[in-house]
Amino acid sequence: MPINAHPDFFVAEKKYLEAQTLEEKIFYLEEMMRLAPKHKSSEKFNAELKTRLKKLKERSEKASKKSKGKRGIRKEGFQFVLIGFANSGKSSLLAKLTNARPVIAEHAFSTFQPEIGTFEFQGVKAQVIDQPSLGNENFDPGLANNADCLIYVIENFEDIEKIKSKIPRARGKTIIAFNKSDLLDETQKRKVEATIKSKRLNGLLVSTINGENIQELKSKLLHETGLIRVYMKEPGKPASPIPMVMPPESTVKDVAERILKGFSSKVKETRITGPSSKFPNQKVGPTHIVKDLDVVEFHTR
Ligand SMILES: Nc1nc2c(ncn2[C@@H]2O[C@H](COP(=O)(O)OP(=O)(O)OP(=O)(O)O)[C@@H](O)[C@H]2O)c(=O)[nH]1
Ligand SMILES: [Mg+2]
Repeated sequence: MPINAHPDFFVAEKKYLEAQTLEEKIFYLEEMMRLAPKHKSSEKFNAELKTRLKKLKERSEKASKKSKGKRGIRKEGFQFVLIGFANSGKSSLLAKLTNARPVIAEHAFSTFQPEIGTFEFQGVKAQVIDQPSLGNENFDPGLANNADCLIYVIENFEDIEKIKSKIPRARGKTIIAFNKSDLLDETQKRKVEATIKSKRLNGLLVSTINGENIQELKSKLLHETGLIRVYMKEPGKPASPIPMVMPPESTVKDVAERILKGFSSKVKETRITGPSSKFPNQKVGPTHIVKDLDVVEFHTR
């Protein structure tokens, strides 16, 4: 057990111990490794985590080989689902946004079962699911219906309405990824961008080949999750570089509960600097709602 670990480490460890699936175990173990102290005295511990991860990944690989073709995806946290017609570049985008390495091919319908990737950007993790194209017999509208947010991967604007009509029961928000910008000349690009603007589409012109707007797309996805990153600060010290990720509309009390594990009543005073404060170091009460990128300082007695 490492000493001086970030409080989130223990949260991740608890989730790791409680995890029901290999997927989840891997997810939280990676989180633990990210949050574990990196100093000399914890080298052995970190090496042990690494070995554990390797074993879990081996087991997961074996299991996935066995279950190839099986349906059913466990929803973990915020979920994005990629959707679009054949060859629009969904699998390519999954590979750009996540750690997944799906099959990408010039021929249509190369994806015949859903693939999951873990999106990680600036401290926030989410799931991204790639699936067979619309029109493929293995396309599963259930995934789109349950998604928190759909990423429409398109090559022309007509596809937007066509996609919508295929998934009338989907309720999640949508982001448009107008893909293959590298195939357009400057005038065509300007036109697409002007249309995105004039139609007020929540979207971007991207390319998975040259990486154009991929970082911007990631920022957009992060924004869509609504998850809030707060940086903890101890009095007289700089803020922690690793954010704590909280659900939308979290209050100061929620943050305190998470960090002090049920001992939030110990907090005598809270100071906030950031988007939710009117001025630096503002004193706030427990019902104050935190915003993304706030720095929170608890004074306990
Ligand atoms: N020029 C260009 N080609 C791209 C881009 N993104 C993907 N492609 C190409 O488009 C083809 C299809 O890409 P995939 O990522 O497999 O597309 P998909 O939507 O997953 O297609 P299916 O699953 O087969 O229906 C491949 O040949 C990719 O190399 C891009 O940004 N620019
Ligand atoms: Mg594909």
